Amino acid sequence: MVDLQALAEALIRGDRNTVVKLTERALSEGLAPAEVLNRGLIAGMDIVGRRFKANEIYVPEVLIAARAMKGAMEVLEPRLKAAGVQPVATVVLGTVKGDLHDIGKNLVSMMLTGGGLKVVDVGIDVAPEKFVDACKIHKAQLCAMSALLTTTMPQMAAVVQAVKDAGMSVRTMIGGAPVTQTYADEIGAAGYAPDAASAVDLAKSLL
Ligand code: B1M
Repeated sequence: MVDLQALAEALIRGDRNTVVKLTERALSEGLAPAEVLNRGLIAGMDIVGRRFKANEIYVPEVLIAARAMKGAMEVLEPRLKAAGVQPVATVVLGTVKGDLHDIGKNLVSMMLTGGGLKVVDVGIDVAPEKFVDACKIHKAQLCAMSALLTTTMPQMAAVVQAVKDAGMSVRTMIGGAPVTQTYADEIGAAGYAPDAASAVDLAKSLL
């Protein structure tokens, strides 16, 4: 019988082959896909997030763990759909208009996915109306924005306003190197997270 703790540990090591193999074996042994996801993969990703937050590991280790998670998700996704397992919530995520930085955003995307959320990644240089349209189309609960330039931060305020103008109940969250909690309060965003691991905690707390 596959030990889900061993699956979590392989994920933390970023050992993609073992993660995929153990996921396949757990399913073939009859474990529920949601159990493999929650007790194996998400549990492992949770530890990756905590270590990253504590500066015990860095961006490359997180990317390698995320790659392993992605491999396992390819195996799991069809089974989760067949079992009717719904993601916790849908998040529309993008880098705001005028801003082309996406390394941090991609990390946030991977961590949110690892946290059990469905991420609709709308990319970089995203205009406020595109965020709003994506939230409508995908019936998102959260609209998450990244900005790396002080000059593009005001675009976050424009998105918050556009979401309000559209009369949507979508909650907005922001992050990126120059962004602060004070700025989030100033523009009326529902939340701010300083790093990708905190973004998962924040997203869940906003739901
Ligand atoms: Co740019 N750049 N860049 N750049 N670049 C910075 C950001 C800069 C600080 C460098 C510097 O001058 N010291 C500076 C900004 C100054 C400022 O405004 N304060 C800068 C500049 C000026 C520019 C250009 C204007 C340069 C030029 O052309 N003259 C230009 C702008 C282009 C544009 O966007 N329109 C530019 C271009 C580029 C490259 C294309 C070359 C490249 C981007 C490649 C890419 O992303 N695909 C690039 C890079 C790589 C950087 C640095 C070196 C690294 C950024 C990065 O990826 N960090 C950066 C300097 C630095 O930070 N040391 C710099 C790693 C990443 C994991 O961290 O993105 O902060 P970060 O994400 C973190 C958190 O912030 C948080 O979680 C992540 C993980 O913990 N987070 C969120 C991010 N988004 C979040 C969202 C959340 C929650 C948390 O909720 C939704």
